[in-house]
Amino acid sequence: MASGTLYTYPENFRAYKALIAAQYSGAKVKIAEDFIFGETNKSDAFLKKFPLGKVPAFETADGKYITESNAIAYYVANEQLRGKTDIERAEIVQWFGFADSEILPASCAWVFPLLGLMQYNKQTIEHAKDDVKKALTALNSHLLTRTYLVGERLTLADISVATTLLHLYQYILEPSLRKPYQNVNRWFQTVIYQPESINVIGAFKLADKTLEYDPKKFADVQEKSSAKKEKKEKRKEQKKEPKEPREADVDLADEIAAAEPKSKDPFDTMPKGTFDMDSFKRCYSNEEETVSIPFFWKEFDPEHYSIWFGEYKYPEELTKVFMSCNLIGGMYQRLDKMRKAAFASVCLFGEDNNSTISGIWVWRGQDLAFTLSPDWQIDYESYKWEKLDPNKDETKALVKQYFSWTGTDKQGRKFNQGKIFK
Ligand SMILES: N[C@@H](CCC(=O)N[C@@H](CS)C(=O)NCC(=O)O)C(=O)O
Repeated sequence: MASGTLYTYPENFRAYKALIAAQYSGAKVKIAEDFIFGETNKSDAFLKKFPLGKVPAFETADGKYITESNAIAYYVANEQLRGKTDIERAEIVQWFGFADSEILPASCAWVFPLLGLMQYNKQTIEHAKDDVKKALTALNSHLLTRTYLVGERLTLADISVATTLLHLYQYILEPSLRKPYQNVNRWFQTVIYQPESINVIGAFKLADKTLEYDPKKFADVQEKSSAKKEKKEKRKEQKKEPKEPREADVDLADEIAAAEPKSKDPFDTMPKGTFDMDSFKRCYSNEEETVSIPFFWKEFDPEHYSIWFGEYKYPEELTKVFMSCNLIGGMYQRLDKMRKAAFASVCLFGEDNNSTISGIWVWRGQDLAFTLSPDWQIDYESYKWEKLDPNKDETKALVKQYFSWTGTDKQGRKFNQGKIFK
């Protein structure tokens, strides 16, 4: 089975293709940690492997390099997704081309100015609207008598075209604009609300209202991007400058973080302490809990890290177990950047229509970590958070229960499924 490392920035619809395909095939796709768009992909080491410096990019477990999102998705897919006959495979390639040539340029030309990523030009946008209309009309006719784009089951064609339509459905196609394309709407939602897609994208919401053009946005984005460039230059210079002798536990990354309050990783502003999160995660992944839990307590540094119990506040709204698991998976996905200095085991207790979600979280710092970044604030308010005292026996028991996926919730519902954030 395919396995390897995917280089991408978060929420990249192109990377979604491979990530969703991997959900179906079971391929092991690890997202490269610490990837910084614009930096990592411009480094010599990256360019040596991927000369165009673009993402997504994939490094197979046996050291081969693949670029182009459709090719990466193909590599990690299974036979069903790749098409079972020559004609199916040819049709899938046809839809790859359709997504990249007929939808994507028009989608970018319409969406990007509204997001402030491109200058607004009325003529270009009007042209893009026409192109989107043409593409959606063709797609709508094709889907009049079909559930999926190719054959009778979902393939890479559906994944590729649906992910390429994400921005249009997210920012542009408000109800009146999407009304003429009912077959496309039905198919899009079928693809995007499969558990395999939800695990990657989270709970996708169709546009209520088309994003409005705001001239200030473009100026803001421009300003931010030149400030970012300046910072990058500064950072380069700082690296070049001869350094003063440093205190033992302050490394270069900490210095940069200190010089740069709006660091990419809010945890970087906190002292690292002695708890080596990575080595605990490795131990947890590779060893039985009889080894990893004692290891956790031996290494845990209460001065710089804290342990929390998080309990989902609306259990009465939980229905199907798989949907609740997707809720947890979606939250993890949205907290991607928190992984570096956090770990969690969140469990679902009970069964369909009678379940609760709760978990043990460990992160750097003594306060609720979610408030450190606006990106981390989508889900946390749906949970009740309690800071646990690491010295108490109750905390030891909870850590043991949640790390080893056993026991019941407070009302006696049995452990059903768990998900690890690492
Ligand atoms: N056709 C490629 C396009 C990849 C691409 O353009 N990636 C953009 C980000 S979404 C990129 O890495 N740009 C960096 C650059 O151009 O320097 C694919 O589908 O993978």
